[in-house]
Amino acid sequence: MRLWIAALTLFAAVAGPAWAQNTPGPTLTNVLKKGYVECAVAPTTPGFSFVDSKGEFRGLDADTCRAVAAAIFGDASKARFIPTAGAQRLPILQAGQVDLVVQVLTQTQTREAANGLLFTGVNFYDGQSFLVRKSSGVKRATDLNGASICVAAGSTSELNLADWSRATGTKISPVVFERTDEGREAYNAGRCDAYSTDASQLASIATLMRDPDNQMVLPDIISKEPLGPAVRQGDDQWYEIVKWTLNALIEAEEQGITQANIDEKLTSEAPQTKRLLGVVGDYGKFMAIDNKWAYHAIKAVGNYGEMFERNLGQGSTLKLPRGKNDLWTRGGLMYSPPIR
Ligand SMILES: N[C@@H](CCC(=O)N[C@@H](CS)C(=O)NCC(=O)O)C(=O)O
Repeated sequence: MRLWIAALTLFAAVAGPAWAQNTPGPTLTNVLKKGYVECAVAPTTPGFSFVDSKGEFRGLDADTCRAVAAAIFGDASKARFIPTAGAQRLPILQAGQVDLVVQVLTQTQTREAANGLLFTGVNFYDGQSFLVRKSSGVKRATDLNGASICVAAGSTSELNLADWSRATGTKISPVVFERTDEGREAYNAGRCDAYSTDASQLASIATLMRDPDNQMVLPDIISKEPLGPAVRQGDDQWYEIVKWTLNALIEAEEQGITQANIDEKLTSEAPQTKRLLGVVGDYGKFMAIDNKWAYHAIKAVGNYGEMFERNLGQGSTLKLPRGKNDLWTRGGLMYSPPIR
């Protein structure tokens, strides 16, 4: 018995725990073998994920996936996008058909504890609201008493709508759809008086409606929707790679590192910049990827602020304000723990 324990202890000391070996775990091994990272994304949500005129996926979620690909391969083109219906996002990840979901997905307790996922962070703080036709005269959510409301199956939007209706005593008839294009069609056809989901998505899909100028998002926010990438449980290293890649983009904004100045920043004397850009330390190696992981991610998509402005902010047609998605140093919620 003693001998066995001694032998086991010796084995553990030589082999070491998995996290100390710097070797690729199951998901990273599979990704390296395939040669790309596969992300479930929304098919048509401008600002988050949509196909542009050149056939390329654009948006905050698409770029979050690109950043992960760049962190691993040093090449953002190694991201593959799998447009997925909302209700299929979790099953496709659970079944191992994608490596992560970056699809306007709200972090909830159930999606972790019951569905076997882990959220690696938040790339957009959102909240649910309502899209209505200006011509309807509806100004506030409570004006929707008796209204039919288009809402996506399997979304938090569907659950929040029921809660809100009960809590406020506003009677509504939900019109549930499986795919967002079906929902848009139903709303366009006048089968719903309102369309309800996350407010930023409403601003986005309003641009796709038949009469975009007649659309307005109500000022009422009825829920918290922290959106972010999710991975399967059971592969801590993969979780860390996705989590710290997003953190690196946020940290880069805080340090003033941009796509344009990143090469100059390689010679910065600031210790936190040296660590982030892989000039010193083995921060990449600890996750079995290149020490220049963050450099490649930032170089590929810019820092978080650049990614936000290009896709959803001033550089986009949506022109959403940073609001809660600003850095904590400016009163927002975006905050990266230290990379050290
Ligand atoms: N964020 C919420 C609701 C919004 C949402 O995720 N919508 C889904 C549809 S259920 C989606 O993928 N929308 C974008 C699209 O399908 O293009 C959630 O995680 O459930």
